[in-house]
Amino acid sequence: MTQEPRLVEVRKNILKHNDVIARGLRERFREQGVFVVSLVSSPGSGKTAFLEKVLTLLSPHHHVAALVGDLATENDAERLARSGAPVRQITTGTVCHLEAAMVQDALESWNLGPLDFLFIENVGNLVCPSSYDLGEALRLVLTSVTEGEDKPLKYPTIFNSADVAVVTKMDLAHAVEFDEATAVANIRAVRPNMQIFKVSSKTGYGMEDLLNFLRSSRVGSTEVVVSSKRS
Ligand SMILES: Nc1nc2c(ncn2[C@@H]2O[C@H](COP(=O)(O)OP(=O)(O)OP(=O)(O)O)[C@@H](O)[C@H]2O)c(=O)[nH]1
Ligand SMILES: [Mg+2]
Repeated sequence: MTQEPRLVEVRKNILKHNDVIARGLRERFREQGVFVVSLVSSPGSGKTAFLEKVLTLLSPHHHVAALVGDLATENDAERLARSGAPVRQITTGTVCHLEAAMVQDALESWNLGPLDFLFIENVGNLVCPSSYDLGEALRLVLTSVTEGEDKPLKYPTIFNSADVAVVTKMDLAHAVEFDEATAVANIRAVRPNMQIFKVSSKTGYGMEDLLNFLRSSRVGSTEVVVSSKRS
């Protein structure tokens, strides 16, 4: 009988451990009626710019908060905190993704009860984050027009691990000769029927559609708790 290499075994155990914590987080989020949305993308695709816009637009009507992961710096947390929403930075050191345990630690002593939405910005990376469940209800994969249309074909796993794709920086589409039809075809080649939104955080293009989608996804997933929060 062939033996599995030890590295594969260790990796399996890490992922199993992560899944157990993620399951606990998901249960906690569900019980507390907070709709958790995570964002994954390559570095610089516009996750923080997008979240700055989302937090600012949602906060007059909803209780929103964010966690943001980076290897180093508190820069993104500082940017997001300008929206007025509570924000915590997770610095991972050398780790190229967030893990459920990091999210759990960052949420310690945080009363999630009043929250409607919690957003989690993952470390900018198109590979590592795909394997780690964070207990989120919805995972968005962002891809910017400046990255080229072929990224879904080259990095299929991250598109497969996400629920919805968001094409960002649409205000730059013309300047970089972005081929929208090819980009959409490439996403759907990897993930047939994947829902795709096109946005610009700079101009606000497409944001209203996306916010409506987030609001309706939240209501669909937490109907009972949402109504009890409102009563
Ligand atoms: N023109 C334009 N620029 C954008 C848009 N969104 C983001 N940017 C710019 O793209 C750069 C990277 O944006 P960030 O929001 O920091 O990207 P990120 O994905 O959070 O980056 P990391 O956290 O480092 O992975 C910044 O210079 C932003 O100003 C957009 O919609 N239009
Ligand atoms: Mg960022």
